[in-house]
Order: sequence, then structure tokens, then C-alpha cells
Amino acid sequence: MSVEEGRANHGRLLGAIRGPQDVKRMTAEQLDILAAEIRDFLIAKVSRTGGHVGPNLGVVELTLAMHRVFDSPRDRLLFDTGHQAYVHKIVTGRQDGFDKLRQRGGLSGYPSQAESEHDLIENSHASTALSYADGLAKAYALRGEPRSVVAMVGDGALTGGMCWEALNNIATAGNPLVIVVNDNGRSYSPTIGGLADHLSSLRLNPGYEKMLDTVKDALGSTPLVGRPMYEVLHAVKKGIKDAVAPQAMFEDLGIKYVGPVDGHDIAAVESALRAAKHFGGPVIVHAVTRKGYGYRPAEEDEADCLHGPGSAFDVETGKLLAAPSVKWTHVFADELVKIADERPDVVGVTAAMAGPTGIATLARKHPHRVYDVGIAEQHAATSAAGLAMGGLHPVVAVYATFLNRAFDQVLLDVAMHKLPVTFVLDRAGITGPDGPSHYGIWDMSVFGVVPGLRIAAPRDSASLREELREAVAVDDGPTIVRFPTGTVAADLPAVRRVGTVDVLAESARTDVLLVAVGSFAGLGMEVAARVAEQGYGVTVVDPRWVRPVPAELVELAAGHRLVVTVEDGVRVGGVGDAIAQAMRDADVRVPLRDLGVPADWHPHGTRAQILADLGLTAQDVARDVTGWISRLDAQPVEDVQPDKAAAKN
Ligand SMILES: Cc1ncc(C[n+]2csc(CCOP(=O)(O)OP(=O)(O)O)c2C)c(N)n1
Repeated sequence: MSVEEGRANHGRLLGAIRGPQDVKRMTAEQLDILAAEIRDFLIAKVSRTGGHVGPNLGVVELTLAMHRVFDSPRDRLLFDTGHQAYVHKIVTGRQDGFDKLRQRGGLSGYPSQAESEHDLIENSHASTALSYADGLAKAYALRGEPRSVVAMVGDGALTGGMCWEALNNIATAGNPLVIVVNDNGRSYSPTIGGLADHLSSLRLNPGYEKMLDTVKDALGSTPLVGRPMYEVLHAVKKGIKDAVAPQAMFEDLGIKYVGPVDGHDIAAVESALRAAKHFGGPVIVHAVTRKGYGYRPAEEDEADCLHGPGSAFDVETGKLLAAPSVKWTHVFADELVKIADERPDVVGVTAAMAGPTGIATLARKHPHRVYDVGIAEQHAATSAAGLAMGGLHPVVAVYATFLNRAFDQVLLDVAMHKLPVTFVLDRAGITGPDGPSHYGIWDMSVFGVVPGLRIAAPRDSASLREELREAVAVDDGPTIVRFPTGTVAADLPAVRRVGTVDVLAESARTDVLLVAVGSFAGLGMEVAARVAEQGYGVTVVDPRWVRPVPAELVELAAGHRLVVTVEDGVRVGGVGDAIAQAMRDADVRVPLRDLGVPADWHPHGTRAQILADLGLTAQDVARDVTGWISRLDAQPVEDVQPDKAAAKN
């Protein structure tokens, strides 16, 4: 088909793609048309569902070239983080699924083994692909299987320590393996740090200057680290010939370096990949791309090149269609600035997510008091320990799911040293469309075992502000403040406070003590109203600080016939478990039922859908509570059998 014919039949090439072999057959002209069709498709589809539009627009040609040079699924194509695998999904015959991208029952926003034999890594946490690749290459070498292993990794993900641990091993092992570095100069905002320094000393290659300008334009003026990163990454400051050439760095290590290549030139990428494929050892193909390429609103979006609009957006402007609302993140960001205005020792730390966590607000007000450490949560925690040892009070703002990485650092580097570091966990609990690896459901369990660590779970904006202040006032150990995603709940004032526990509702009868953790406070109120209709009295409390278990909570429990806990986290080792243990320790023999998230992999959907699936709606909980308390009426406490809810976990 000629270019003209292709234009006349826009979308036809894409429509005919059923698998990688269809891309392999195409001519250079057809590939260019296909790339344009894929971009139009991505913009049209993702604008309706939300998703990672910017990253995928930047890897269209890289992905096509990978599928032409290698034979997936025999050859293994790995996508670090996996947010940039939409083009791969299209090439591997999943176009039809894009109407329900990230929606219940629809395509996952990340690679998914259940969806396709072409997908391998499902984990959406960054910087893992090179380690998987190292292991796969070793396995194929040992088993004598002639398969190629190819890992695409972004310059942002390369700031993660795991990548460097992997490179060290890949170099030593010497197995054939291709690492495609997708260098767009950005994580969400411009990538920070010096490690990528050695990727390029572009001045050695004058023909490359033009492309460099393109990339440079893509680097917005960031208050944090954009310019230094750019200079370091591309060795601009270092002068010309004496700059450390990436070839030298990687080849000294034992990894062949090819590049830099224009990542939007399919032929150039293909030829680099073919050379890499036949090299017989580990090779880095360094491709320079532009995030959001071909879509003006993404290319011009200074904040994050439309990294991942969470919901539908206007194609013309790239702006979200949903009416703006006050998010938990905004309340945190606003209060943090107020606290920092009052306390010069308070500083912010982000792991490449200044915008999404709200730390950017602090950076705008106090640019010298914010540290963006790159996608390096472990380093963030221990660096924060250092900041605290140095007399500061760091507030480390990360998504709940990502702090899991830094368990040992929080445990030993921070808590064992009794250091005042506050971790603010955004997107805690069930988050929704990003699926299981993005749920923030482990923090209360995992970090609940850390001695001396206090965990707060605010229920609304007033309590978030208050608990954040309480957290940064703690000077003898770490604190966590965790809150969910989305619009902040309407303020729910307490009737009274007992110790640190807020009583939200009470009645003349004290049948049930309902412990509603964090954002489940509203649900607790509704449950109380429904259960009251059945003639039972429910006291609803918000513990505010869930670890350690407040002593008052145990005292309150002793005054009721049944305790029910509801939390937005895994039940195993969760708040309910901790309260049950505290009650046992205090010899309080009131039965306790703990409702929460079963320790399992829950597929993506909206938060509301998933909570409904788990029986965590007011209606379900009210039914459970009524059932339990009426059975207590009917028989002695010891005889109440565990039921389906107890078996859920
Ligand atoms: C451990 C971890 N921390 C934070 C994130 C959030 N995150 C998702 S994509 C991304 C930026 C990735 O940048 P890069 O690898 O360069 O890919 P690009 O989006 O630029 O293509 C970040 C920080 C994550 N996925 N994993």
C-alpha cells in the first residue's frame, strides 16, 4: 500500500493487525502510517478511559521495531513498570480491548499474563525489568533455549537502585540480552539524578545535537531538578572530548553500548536492535524519545507530558473532563506548606512524584526544602533518616503501594534509630483502575510490626490536617499518615474524644462498637443507622491513630457486646487483628469481627466496584453486623461460629 492509499484508508493498517507477524510484513512507508494510526487510536481510546497516554505515545516506534526484530512470545519482551505497554498490546492483537481499558473486566493498564502469552511482568512498580531479564537470560542459557530477552526501561526507572544491581549482574553473567533504554528525559517531571550521566555524551556526536534540542525542549522548567539533571544526563557541562563516554562506562563494565539512536526513527531503531540481537552478549540500545510524541497537549504539558490522566480527558486540550474537586492530596499539600511556613526544620522528600503526591506545592513555596530522589523509595527512607539525624523533620510523600519497597529501611534505618520521619501515604487502600500492584492495602499490616512506628488514618480533611500536625510533632520515632485516593470526604465532626479516639456516634444501647478506620468513617455512620433500625445500638469510633492500638479503644470494647472493625487494608495483621490482640492481652473477652481486604490479588475496576465485591459497603456491613449481634442474642458468645466473612481472608 502506498502512503497515499494509506491516508485514504486511515485506520486500515491498524485494523488489520492481529499479531506481531502483521507488523513484520510491512514496508517502511506502511510502518510510518501505522505509527500515525496507532497514535490516533491511543489518543481516541485513552481520552475516554484515562490511562498512560504520554508514555505510550513516546514508544510507538520503539515497540514496533522490537516486534519486527524479535519474535514474541518465543523471545521475551519485557516492559519496565509496564505503563508503556499499550502499543505492545495493540501489536499483539488486543485493540478491541481498549474500549474498556482499566475498567472492570476490560484490559489491564499493565501487561497481564491472563490477557496474552506476549505478557510476562505484571508488576507495575518501576526498575524491576532488568532483574527479570537477568534471570530469564540465565535460565535460557542453562536450559540451552535459544531465546532473546529484551527489556525496555525508561530513564526514570533507571534511577531506581534495582536497575543498577541488575546491570552489575548482567555484565558479570555476560548472557545475550538487550536493554532498550527509552530516554525521554522524564519520569513524571524531568528525571533527576546523576546515574544516567553515562548514557550519553552527546557532544561527541554533532549529528545528534538536533535531537538533543527536541529532548531539551521537553524538559520543563522545574523548581526541583530539571536543569541539573539534563546537564548531568547529557554531560553538557563536562565539555566535549573528556566527557565520560557511555561506551566507556558500559563497555568497561562489560555491556556493549549502541546509540544514541532516534527512538522515533523505526529503521534506525531496528538496525540498532538487529546489531544488538546478534551481538552475543548484553547490549544497551540507547534510544532518545519524546514523551507524548505527536500529541500537542501531551508534548506541551509541562507538569508530566500527560503521563497518566486518571479519567477521560478532552482530546483538544488534554484537560480532564471531570469537574475538579478537592482531593486528599490537595489537603495534605496545603497543610504541609502551612506547617513548613511555621517550622523551618520541616522538609519534603519525593520519589519522582512531586506532582502526584502534592510535594510540588511545597517545592513552589520552599524550593530548597524539597528533595526529589528519583524512583528510589528505599533511598528516600534512609536519606530521610539522615535528614532527621541532621536535625530536620522530613516528610516523605509516596504512594502507599511504593513504601512496601522500603520496609527494611523504615524498620532499621529509621525506626530503630527512633528518628522523626513522617511518611505520608497517598492512594492508600483500594485504588481501582491501576489494579492489584497499585493497591495500597499492605501498609497497615506490614508497617504495623515496626516498633515505635505510629500510624494515623484520617477520615476527612479536618482530621488529615490535625493528624499530619500531630505526626510532625512526634520527635522520637517515625510516623505514617495514610489516606485514600480521590475526593476528600466531607468533614465528619466527633461527638466527643476519648483519649486519642474520636467517638462519631453513640446510642443508649451499647451493643456494638464499630471501629471505622480512616475513610470508612462515613460507612460506619451509615451502618450504625441501618443497624439501629433493627433495634441495636452502635457506637461508631474513629481510632485516628491505629498503631499502636489506643488503650481507650480496648476500654471502649470492654463496654460493648461485639466489636466490629472495618479497614481499607489487608485483614491479615491489619488493624482488626491488632485490636483483637490488644483485647486478648487486656483479657477483654468481647467477640471481635474484622472486616477488610482479603490478602489476595483483586482485579482492577473502580474503587466502589471492588469494595462492593469485597462486601465493604454500608449495606453489606450492616447486614453482617445485624447477623452477628442477633446470633449473640440467640446463643452464648463461645458458640458463634466463624462465617463467610471470617473465611474471606
Ligand atoms: C517503585 C515505583 N515508584 C514510583 C512509581 C510511579 N511511576 C510510574 S511511571 C513513573 C515514571 C517512569 O519514568 P520512565 O521510566 O522514564 O518512563 P516514562 O513514563 O518516562 O516513559 C513513576 C515514577 C512506580 N511505578 N514504581
